[in-house]
Amino acid sequence: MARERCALCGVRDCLLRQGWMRWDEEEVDGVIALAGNPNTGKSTVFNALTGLRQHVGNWPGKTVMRAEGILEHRGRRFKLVDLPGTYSLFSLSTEEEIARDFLLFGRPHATVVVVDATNLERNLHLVMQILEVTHRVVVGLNLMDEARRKGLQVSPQQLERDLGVPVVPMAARRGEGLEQLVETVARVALGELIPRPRPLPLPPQVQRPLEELASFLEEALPGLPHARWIALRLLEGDGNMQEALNSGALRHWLSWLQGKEQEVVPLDGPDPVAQPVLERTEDLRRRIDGSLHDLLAQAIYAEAEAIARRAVRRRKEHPWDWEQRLDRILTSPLWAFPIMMALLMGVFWITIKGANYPSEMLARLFFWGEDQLGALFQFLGAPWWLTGFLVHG
Ligand SMILES: Nc1nc2c(ncn2[C@@H]2O[C@H](COP(=O)(O)OP(=O)(O)O)[C@@H](O)[C@H]2O)c(=O)[nH]1
Ligand SMILES: [Mg+2]
Repeated sequence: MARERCALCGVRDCLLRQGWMRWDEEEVDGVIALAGNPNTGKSTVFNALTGLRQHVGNWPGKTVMRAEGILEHRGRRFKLVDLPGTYSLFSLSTEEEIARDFLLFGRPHATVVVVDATNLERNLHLVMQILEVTHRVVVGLNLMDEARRKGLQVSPQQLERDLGVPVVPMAARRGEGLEQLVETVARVALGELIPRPRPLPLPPQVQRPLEELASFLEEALPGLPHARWIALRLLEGDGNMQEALNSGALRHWLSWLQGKEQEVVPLDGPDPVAQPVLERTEDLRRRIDGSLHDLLAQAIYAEAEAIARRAVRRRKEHPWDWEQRLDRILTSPLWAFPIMMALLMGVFWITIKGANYPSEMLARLFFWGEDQLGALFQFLGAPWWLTGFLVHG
């Protein structure tokens, strides 16, 4: 399906035909995407907010489930789209591609990123990647009940200051925080609240080429949204993005956004802007020392660690501390092997040597019992053959 030419515009991989913008046909006041790592409570939030007003199907051309539902709030209707759970937006897995493409081309009016408060640092990696694509983000800080149980104090205020986007603490399974989440995300979707995320600090050797390519793209395709993200993908050598540029899908999408879809002329060859943009990309990529992917990942990891350190406090003398400490020792590179060997030796000793003690004790117990029973039978004056049969066996 993805490779077919669109009958209307002639563009291959036509994003409109693929159904990315299908929501536009329906009467809603806005589209809200729901993103997050797997198992953070995304579906719990989705079900609580949409109730039975759900529609389940597949993503266009993919076998990944797509769930959509209607969320009503203060007389407004929003479409809520549950994205596949992912840890990142960078890899080539189908789920990540879907989440990434929807955030880019579906252009939701707001995105809720559901994060696991008990595992903040890892969850922040995805938050920061999403903030590179869109600013209209609300963080749903979920599993706060679980965090409390584990002795973790997670500060939504601190997180909000560091990220620059609204953060709503929640315990979705109990329904806590959902009302505030809806209120906040509706305001973002309607443009009443404008999040201003703090830019991810990038090393200069990445920052400069990125900015240069982004402005080159904006000149080549005036009005192109997400130019920075698209530039990043191109610099990373993302084949899908190159193809979208080459085939004219990107230009077509832009025309559609600008309401000029009718003016699109079917292309015979590659889009004329593709060649200069790709050449410039090659040029700039040579200026980056090392792998852009690694440099970017390092920047994200460092920032996530710093933010999580400021936002999370661990209460002392809590069982969770012991659990953590034990876990750290058992899985440490230094101790894991000796501990495993010691455990194995222990098991050997028990099977070979240690088992003698209980069996000896049992034998002693039986002989003692036999003597006692014998004495009892004698006392009762039982005949010798009955005692022999019942006691001595
Ligand atoms: N303790 C607790 N559990 C939750 C909360 N939200 C979701 N869960 C549970 O976490 C598990 C994963 O939730 P689910 O909504 O399927 O996560 P998804 O993979 O992100 O869609 C389920 O067992 C939920 O009941 C919460 O706020 N607190
Ligand atoms: Mg789910």
